[in-house]
Amino acid sequence: MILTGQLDSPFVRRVAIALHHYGLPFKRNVISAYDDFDALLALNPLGKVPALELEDGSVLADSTLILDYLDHLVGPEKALLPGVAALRAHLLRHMGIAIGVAEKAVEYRTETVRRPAGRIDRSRAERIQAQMAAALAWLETHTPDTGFLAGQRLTHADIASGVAVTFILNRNPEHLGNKDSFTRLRGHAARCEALDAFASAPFKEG
Ligand SMILES: N[C@@H](CCC(=O)N[C@@H](CS)C(=O)NCC(=O)O)C(=O)O
Repeated sequence: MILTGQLDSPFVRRVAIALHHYGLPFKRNVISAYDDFDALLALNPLGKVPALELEDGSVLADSTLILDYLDHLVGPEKALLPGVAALRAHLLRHMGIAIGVAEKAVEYRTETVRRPAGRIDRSRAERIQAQMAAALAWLETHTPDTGFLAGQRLTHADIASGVAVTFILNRNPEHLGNKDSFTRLRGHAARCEALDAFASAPFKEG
């Protein structure tokens, strides 16, 4: 398998972390979603990362759909989302908010950094900020002080939250206030980053 995208994307990163956790061998195609647009369009008609090329040459796009495929590849015993309906629903809810925060954090950068000076829509940026603040507060309330979201076992919801928080801490830490705020989210992300699978796919441009 070949994973396209850089590890400063929370979406590419969550796929790379799952691949490492599952022990699935893969190669990387390190291209930028913005600087290598034509090459990316040839792989994924949406021009977005991540894209995962499978052994038969077909290409999957969208991190959540790629993870769904990988979960089926490794089977229910190893899959990072449990099959038990109530626990699964709890984790899907958490994962949806965490991935939504990552999407908003990326969108915030697009609105504030990638636009030409003078073309920034402040009201749009403020709306995104408000969405992030509400979602981060929700995540903080629903994150335990110790362990992971379903006890000691890592899940896709933990990975989603970990990569989102690390992205924000690296790109726009002001969303998380000073080090005394969002202490559960910060602690949880630190526990995630200490895992081998996270360390094997560190946040970086490349
Ligand atoms: N829902 C998608 C989001 C992927 C995404 O937004 N990727 C960004 C990079 S972080 C991208 O490729 N942006 C380029 C663009 O949208 O033009 C997923 O989970 O894979």
